[in-house]
Amino acid sequence: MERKIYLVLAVVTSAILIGLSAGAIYVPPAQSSQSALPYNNAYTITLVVKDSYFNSTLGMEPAFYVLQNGTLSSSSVIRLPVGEIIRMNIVSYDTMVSPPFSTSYSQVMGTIDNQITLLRGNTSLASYSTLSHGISVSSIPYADISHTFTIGLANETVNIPVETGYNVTAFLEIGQPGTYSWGCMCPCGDVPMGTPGWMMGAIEAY
Ligand SMILES: [Cu+2]
Repeated sequence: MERKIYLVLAVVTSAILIGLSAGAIYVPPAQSSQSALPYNNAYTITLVVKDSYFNSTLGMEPAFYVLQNGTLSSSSVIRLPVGEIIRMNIVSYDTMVSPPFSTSYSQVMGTIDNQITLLRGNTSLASYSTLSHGISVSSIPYADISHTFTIGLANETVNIPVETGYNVTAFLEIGQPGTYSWGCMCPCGDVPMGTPGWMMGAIEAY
């Protein structure tokens, strides 16, 4: 009699285990990438960081650009909608490392879940980092940071550290319309850091 009970228990247990593993197999692979990058209808903006000719004294200096219709345009005034999810992609071609003034800017701030997702980097530049591709993180190793995209909103700071050799995707939402400032918190170039359209500018939230 006892044996029978154990047998029944064993059958039930293995049925549950099979069910569980079958359920696990059932999850389509798309599901996992969707959980890393949700919000399919988000307002998308793509920023590009690359070196550009500044002037004859300084030569090449890094700058943020806005990618619009296949063209790089100035980042001096960036327009973003209020009250909807914004997907901000930052494509970085910068090979330099210039950690921020304060270690606090290695933390992701003000994005949804205080996270960013690191996407495929630009070829061999990713050798700077120990981080994997396609993962969501809440901070970047301080020594790996080349720039930050930091926005001073009315009530909070949005801080997106850019990992050298990686592209970054962040989701954020701006609550109040207004004009805010954005800037890079890394000493990546004295003059560009104070020049609109290079490493600083305005956010026009509408
Ligand atoms: Cu910078």
